[in-house]
Amino acid sequence: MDLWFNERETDNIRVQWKVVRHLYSSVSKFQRIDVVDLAEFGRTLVLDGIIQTTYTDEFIYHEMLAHVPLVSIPEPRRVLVIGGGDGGTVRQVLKHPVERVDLVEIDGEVIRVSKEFLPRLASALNDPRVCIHVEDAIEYVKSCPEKYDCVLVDSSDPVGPAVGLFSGEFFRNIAGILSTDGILAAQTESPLFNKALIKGVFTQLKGVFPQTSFYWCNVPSYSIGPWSFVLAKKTDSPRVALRNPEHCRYYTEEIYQAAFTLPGYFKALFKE
Ligand code: SPD
Repeated sequence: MDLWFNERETDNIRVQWKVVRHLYSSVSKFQRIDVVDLAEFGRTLVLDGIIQTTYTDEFIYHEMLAHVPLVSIPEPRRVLVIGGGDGGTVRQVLKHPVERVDLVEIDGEVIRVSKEFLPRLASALNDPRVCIHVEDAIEYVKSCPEKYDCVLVDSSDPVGPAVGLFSGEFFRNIAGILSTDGILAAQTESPLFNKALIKGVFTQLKGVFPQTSFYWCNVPSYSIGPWSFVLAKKTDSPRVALRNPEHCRYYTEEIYQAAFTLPGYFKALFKE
């Protein structure tokens, strides 16, 4: 018998994925958590019915979220990852000579399940440089006494517990915990289907950070392709890739340059 997972992308779009095996299902305090093996995409983490990460294309998203900001500043030593309980972003961060990575994930069950079912990503969370905080990042950034060189927001879609991770207050609090040359990168959803969110993030950030730019790549398992990120710096220095991380499958220096070249429909969002 064929088993298909029907994923809601928007009110009007659903995508079907062929399930080879349904490995795990539970409901945590925050969300429903599923792990499936999808045909072609392999091991996949699904939260509240939405794909978060697949073994086949996770490297595209995680490399772009982590390396683009990390190569843009001279010596990132202390990094904060918000969300990202699957460990995929932390795994990329650890390719840099960082001293410490704090991971703030609201749902400890996501971490536990990822360690059990997605060890290729989540084993990074066992690295001695990683310190895990199971708490609400919105509260963490309000009262955190630390300063970070880089903050990465690896959130789920802006529904439920993730809504506040796209707000002006949240971004202002992040600015407060970044070092003078610090940098922020956040995933900002599909430039085709989440235009209002991207415009909102742009408006919020430009009031806080002198340099804000968007970049993008294609993540086939997210909303059928184009996916966006925002990069924001506290200083208005030129945006350059200062070094090349090793062992990447998607990220290259050329990709760094190209990713900031936005298609016309995406650029138009900042003129409307
Ligand atoms: N549409 C799903 C977007 C999810 C983005 N973050 C996923 C977290 C993976 N580490």
